Amino acid sequence: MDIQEINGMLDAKEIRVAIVVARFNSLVAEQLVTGALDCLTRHGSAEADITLIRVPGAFEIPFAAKKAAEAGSYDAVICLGAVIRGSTPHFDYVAAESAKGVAQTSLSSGVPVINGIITTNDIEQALERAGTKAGNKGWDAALAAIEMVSVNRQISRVR
Ligand code: INI
Repeated sequence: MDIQEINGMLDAKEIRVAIVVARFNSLVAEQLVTGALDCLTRHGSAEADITLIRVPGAFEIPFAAKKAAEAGSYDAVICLGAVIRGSTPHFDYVAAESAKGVAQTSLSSGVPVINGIITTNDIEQALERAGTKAGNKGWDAALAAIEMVSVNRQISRVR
């Protein structure tokens, strides 16, 4: 009996991706988009296979992600945004609901929906995760999307 093992490949050719990004805290969020696009194109994505969907804030991300995931036009949806505690008293609410919505969307749609919404205590921590000291979480989210598309395709093929 041969064990079958599935590992995601990191080839983004022939992958159609929707990126849903919040405009709120756009200084940070746009850097996450830059990181995600850099990762996708350097792994072989054609620009024509990438759709950027902008929404007002992280709270609105799950709605757009769900519409995109259920449209049947994308192999993965990448969600990007920055929820920063200092910005609002309803930080906890926005952070929790957006993360929950992204997870639910992935499970209900059967399409990998990747959570690249960063939640931090302050703007400095957010900038650290958007292309400075702590890397770029948009880049990381895009890499996870590429890997999960491959995993998803392989699982669907295993008998
Ligand atoms: N949206 C964010 O994306 N990040 C935040 O830090 C944030 N804060 O802190 O308020 C935020 N709020 C807006 C929210 O996502 C909705 O757009 C708004 O509540 C309208 O539904």
